[in-house]
Amino acid sequence: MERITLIQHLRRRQNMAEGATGEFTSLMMEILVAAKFVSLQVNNAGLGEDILGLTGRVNIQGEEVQKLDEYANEIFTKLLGNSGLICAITSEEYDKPVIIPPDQAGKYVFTMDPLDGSSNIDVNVSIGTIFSIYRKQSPGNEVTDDDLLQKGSQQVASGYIVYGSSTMFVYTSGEGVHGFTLDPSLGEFFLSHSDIKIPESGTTYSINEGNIETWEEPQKNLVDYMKETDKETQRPYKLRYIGSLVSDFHRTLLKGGIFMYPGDQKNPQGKLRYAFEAAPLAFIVEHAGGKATNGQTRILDIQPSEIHQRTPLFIGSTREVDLVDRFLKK
Ligand code: P6P
Repeated sequence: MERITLIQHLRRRQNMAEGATGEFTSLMMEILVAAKFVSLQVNNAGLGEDILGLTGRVNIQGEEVQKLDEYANEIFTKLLGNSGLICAITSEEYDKPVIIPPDQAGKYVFTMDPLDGSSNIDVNVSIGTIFSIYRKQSPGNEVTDDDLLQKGSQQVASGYIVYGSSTMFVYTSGEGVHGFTLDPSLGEFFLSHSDIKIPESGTTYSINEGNIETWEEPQKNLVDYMKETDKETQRPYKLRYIGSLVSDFHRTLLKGGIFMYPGDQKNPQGKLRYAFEAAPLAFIVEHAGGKATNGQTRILDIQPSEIHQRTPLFIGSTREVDLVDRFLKK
């Protein structure tokens, strides 16, 4: 098979895009370089440099900040912030948006969870970066909420990097979902999964059943249904839960099935963030032929009212997300 690098892939897309300026390609190349830096650190964690462990700080989410979290957050911020292509950066690790000075700013807004699942770092479980790219909406140089709080359907592109047994870069810019695998000996990402399509239905469900006591009744009924034996509807489903969103989502995207992080009596809006996790992955799953809702509404149709807001997330194959509608939709 012809070995196509991510840069070649982006350039081919750019050449086919009417009126493309090359700015999007340049922006994606900055993300690509940051991903390589983080991959190097993640894969060397535990060897030599003291990059493992906690910083002793707690972020706005109330989560302990790992050194690798901070490293990833800083490297993406530096590379994207200095690219001249971005007017603002929002991050799960920053309380407030980073606004780029107008004389160094560009037309895109970059949103990221720099290292999701980082509590799994010291047990060698795959972790990941999740990102979204939006266009600046407001006129002039000032960055406003119209730029910082956009519906997921406004995304120009989204993607994730999974730092696992291999490092993979998966993205969509609205024309299919494409996966690239890092060849560490060359330091290049090569196309390995062209035009990914999620299976119409799957055989696994992914949820933290440890929270069952706080689930609402319809959620309990849905999971009980998935556990019943019924050959005609290929039940029972298998439970697969890694506790690292990028890994659980990547498996769901490639194999089918559903990932669920519902709201419950303790946290009606669930745990996951709309802008940093749900919206970018929903954009990907829809362009791969799947669905994503909050149990009532399509994720990409939700208008966020604050940067760190949370949302319940049901994401995966059409058949399984439709099943969620059947049990949960009011
Ligand atoms: P729980 C990791 O902390 C994370 O944000 C996601 O990567 C993961 O899907 C979820 O939390 C796991 O949460 O409550 O099951 O430990």
